[in-house]
Amino acid sequence: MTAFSSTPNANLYAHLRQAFPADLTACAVETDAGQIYSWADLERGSAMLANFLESLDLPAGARIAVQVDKSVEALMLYLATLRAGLVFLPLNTAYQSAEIAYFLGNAEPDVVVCSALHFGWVSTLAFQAGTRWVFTLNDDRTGSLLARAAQCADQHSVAVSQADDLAVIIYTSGTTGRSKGAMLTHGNMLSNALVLKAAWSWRSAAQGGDVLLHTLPIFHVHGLFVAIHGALINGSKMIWLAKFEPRTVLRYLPQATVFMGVPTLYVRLLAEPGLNEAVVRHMRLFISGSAPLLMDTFTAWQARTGHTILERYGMSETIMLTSNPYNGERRGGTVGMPLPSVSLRVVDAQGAPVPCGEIGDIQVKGANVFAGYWRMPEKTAEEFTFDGFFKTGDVGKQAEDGYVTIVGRSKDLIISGGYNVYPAELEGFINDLPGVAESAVVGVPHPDFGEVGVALVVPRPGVQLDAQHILSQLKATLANYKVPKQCHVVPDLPRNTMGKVQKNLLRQQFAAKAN
Ligand code: MLC
Ligand code: AMP
Repeated sequence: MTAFSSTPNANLYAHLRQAFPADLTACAVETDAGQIYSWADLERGSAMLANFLESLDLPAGARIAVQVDKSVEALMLYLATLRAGLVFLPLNTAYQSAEIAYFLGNAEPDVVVCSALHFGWVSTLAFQAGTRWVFTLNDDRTGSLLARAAQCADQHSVAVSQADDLAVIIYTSGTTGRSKGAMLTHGNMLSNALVLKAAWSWRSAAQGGDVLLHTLPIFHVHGLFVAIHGALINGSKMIWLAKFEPRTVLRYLPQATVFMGVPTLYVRLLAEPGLNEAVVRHMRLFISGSAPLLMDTFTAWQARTGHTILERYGMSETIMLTSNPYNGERRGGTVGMPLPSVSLRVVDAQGAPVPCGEIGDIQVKGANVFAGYWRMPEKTAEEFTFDGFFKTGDVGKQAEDGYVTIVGRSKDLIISGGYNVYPAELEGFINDLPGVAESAVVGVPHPDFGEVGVALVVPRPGVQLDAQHILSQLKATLANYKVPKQCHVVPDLPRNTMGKVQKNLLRQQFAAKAN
């Protein structure tokens, strides 16, 4: 149970709504297409959508799977799902049919919302998975969710939720096997949102107010929770870009005070000659996370803008775990200190805490830590220690003054431009291609994405493989950010005496070739 179980309604939307400004006619979201949405629009739009979802008479805990482009209406659908007490399941817009088939089969959503472009194949897969309703968000030819919600009342009483009630399932990691759905509760998200509001000194309207420049996708923890909850629970306006585009960001920065990005966004902004102190004069805070921020980027940003980026660290399973201080030293190369309410320890292979400054596995505990993996009790049990700490799979150290540095990962994972790519998933796919004996996918440094995948493929005896053809087959099947940037056909893979592929050697060997 979390600290919020005693509040009358732990529904996250109820708490976000309380933070809306008194003047509901004020602008809540301004888009790069010139649209203005007031706080009343968010309240009414989400109420109508919640009423429509409730009219479907869904069972308790029903999942609403959503694969749509970023829009304010998509945000309203998220808020509506929360306020109806249903479970939101966001899906990356890059996922293709094989990936979607897995998520729908695993999560068994009652409702699927998708783009008009994909309606045909998504609805086929959804009905196969037992889904009762498939809608587009706003394409009237197929009877969209918004058109139906427009017939519903614009008043809605927020469902009463317990802190432990499931609010969101976010699919993550497939280091061994398939993706797992991390189950996040209303209590997880509310506790983290409140902790971050204080940690980053969000400014109330009375203090001049904050304006968040929102440029990230809204199907991951960073764009959906850290950014959106951060703004809403502070009653702050968002400037909403449909997609990150550096020049558009520069255009809007003078009107904003807070910006959040994965390191690639900072690298791309630094490549713009128009980035200078004048453009960021009005800014209060730049936050980076989801992947390691290189020291070069950290110092270049300081030199160009006069601002010190605040780096923080989190995961889908835990939302935010650590942060550099808002007031105090923002130490480059570190992810700062555990947030209040987060217990963090660094342990050795036997699970015993290591002394300060020594490297080990990072484990965490707190009100923000998820409720487990959807329908995977064994996997959940494996990832928690006997005393309730979650094993993050990240390797790091903690200094005496509390600052945490992440030095690597025990999980086989590539983080490319802030997206997680699992070598095991790619290797499984490549190994099934005709003529392939085996393969290995490794991550190598990349100036833009931080890290990118390189595939090494061994042909069966007597078979000639074409590396480009392998890449095009991957591209035709998997989300494009997962596709390795290079593929090499090699005679064999280096193995240690235990027969395990020595990925470290491959990383060294192919590092220089990938750029
Ligand atoms: C796009 N591509 C990528 C990629 N993004 N390849 C590898 N890694 C990526 N992240 C592909 C494209 O499909 C394209 O392939 C080619 O690379 C060039 O694409 P682009 O035009 O440069 O990409 P763009 O559309 O501009 O997207 C780049 C990006 C995007 C950085 C804006 O990747 C992005 O929004 N990343 C943020 C991810 C995020 O929000 N992560 C938070 C996770 S939450 P082709 O073949 O078509 O040329 C989390 C927890 C926490 O981790 O702590 O926050
Ligand atoms: P995800 O599963 O997409 O939530 O990714 C979570 C992973 O991203 C973490 O386990 C870390 O490996 C990584 N990560 C997040 N923030 C940082 C950061 N600031 N520095 C290094 N790695 C990070």
